[in-house]
Amino acid sequence: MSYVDEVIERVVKENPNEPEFHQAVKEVLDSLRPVVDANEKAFRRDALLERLVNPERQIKFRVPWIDDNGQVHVNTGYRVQFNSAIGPYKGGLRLHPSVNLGIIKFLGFEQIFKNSLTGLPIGGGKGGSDFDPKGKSDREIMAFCQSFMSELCKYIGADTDVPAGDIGTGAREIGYMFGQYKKLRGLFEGVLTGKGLSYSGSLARTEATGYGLLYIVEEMLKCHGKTIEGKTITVSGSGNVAIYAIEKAQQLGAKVVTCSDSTGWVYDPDGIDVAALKEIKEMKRQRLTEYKNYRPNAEYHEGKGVWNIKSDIALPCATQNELGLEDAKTLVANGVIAVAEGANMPTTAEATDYFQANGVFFLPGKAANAGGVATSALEMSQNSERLQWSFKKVDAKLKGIMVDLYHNIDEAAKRYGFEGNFVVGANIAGFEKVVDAMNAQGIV
Ligand code: NDP
Ligand code: 2IT
Repeated sequence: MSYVDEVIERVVKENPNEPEFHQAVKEVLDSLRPVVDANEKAFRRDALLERLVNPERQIKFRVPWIDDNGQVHVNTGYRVQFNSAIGPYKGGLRLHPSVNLGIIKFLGFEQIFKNSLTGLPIGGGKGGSDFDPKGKSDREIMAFCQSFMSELCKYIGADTDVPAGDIGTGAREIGYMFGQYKKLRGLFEGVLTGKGLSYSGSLARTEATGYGLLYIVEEMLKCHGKTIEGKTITVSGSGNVAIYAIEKAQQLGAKVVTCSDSTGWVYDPDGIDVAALKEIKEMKRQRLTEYKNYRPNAEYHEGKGVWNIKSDIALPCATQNELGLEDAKTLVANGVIAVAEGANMPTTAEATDYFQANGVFFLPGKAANAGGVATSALEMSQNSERLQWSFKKVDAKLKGIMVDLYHNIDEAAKRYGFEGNFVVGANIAGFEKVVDAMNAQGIV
């Protein structure tokens, strides 16, 4: 059996009940076959793949908090410190009832390669909790965040592990966590990114993931003689990534006709009203059912459905495995030319294969949504030098990073004879730097 197959088999056996983690490991290792085959003897001797798929450390802890009626609740908190070969662990904190160890491990594993692709010195990690922020009062959110940080603060720091936002964790939650860290550790330091602008956050971090997604799509299309201008785009999700992807797509002259949340989706044939979306989601924290009050011409539907709308470009920006094979078939039948993942692993393996087999440009999340964590690394730089850069400067750096990232993955794919396969290109390019750093640092 090949080394890759052996390691995949062990991962499945040794990590039962973690299907998302298995899926992420399979996708990465499968596309690393050309590199692994060329170095099999040395990699086996050094147990390189075993070291790669086993987190350096995983922390699981109790998070008790009191609701507004005096009732105590107990959630589970996680931080998986996956790989620190190229820098301090870096990655978001997900607050969602579906969170379990396998989901955090899949996200942490992906983060290793994503962070490597940014070209910046950040290792891979991820954390979160099965706490559900929906419908909670501000005080309840604060109580949870303080309890969560009371334990997490023992394991993180500006030079060791720097968490940030993800699903369910935005500026409000980061603020409460930062306050608690500062109180307990007595340190005003860049221990979290995505901080508010008044306490050492970075301009453009809020926009970065969505904007970065459009910058890399723009570069890919440009290299193939196409533009974003005039294209119709379908987006899923209506959170941080989706909102700023829609905003940048519109600035670049596209028409975005859909968005969604976990209960339903909107089709707005005139183009999504971003100001309305921000008011509903960022300010009022309401459901998308409200959208029709702003735009009477729009349709609201319960359930899933954005991928049934005809578009040139599809941008899944909600959550993992939200775009399956049937969706891919519909998108291809409707003439989609490009799919880029704003979310982490939103496309199933079968759907990805179908896109690639049908000549659709497919940009995987670890490349396409890397603008968020890249800008987090820029926030870390600003914190270290105790300066705040202008929006223009951060945005220009973000764009440069995404353009370079595209050429890096394109070149890696070509080098191994997989021209146009950006999944292979991203995994190989991300892996090469991590392996180089792991080899240089010995067996640790
Ligand atoms: P938000 O919490 O801001 O928004 C998440 C959006 O996805 C909401 O519209 C939410 O709907 C929807 N959603 C979440 N879970 C589900 C589900 N199980 N089924 C259907 N819809 C769901 O999160 P972000 O925008 O920050 O994150 C979106 C994706 O992007 C995630 O995969 C995240 O890991 C990834 N990502 C985020 C980055 C960042 O900087 N924030 C960076 C790189 C990747 P509802 O409100 O109803 O739950
Ligand atoms: O998935 C991701 O890259 C994020 N949620 C952002 C991580 C970060 O540290 O900014």
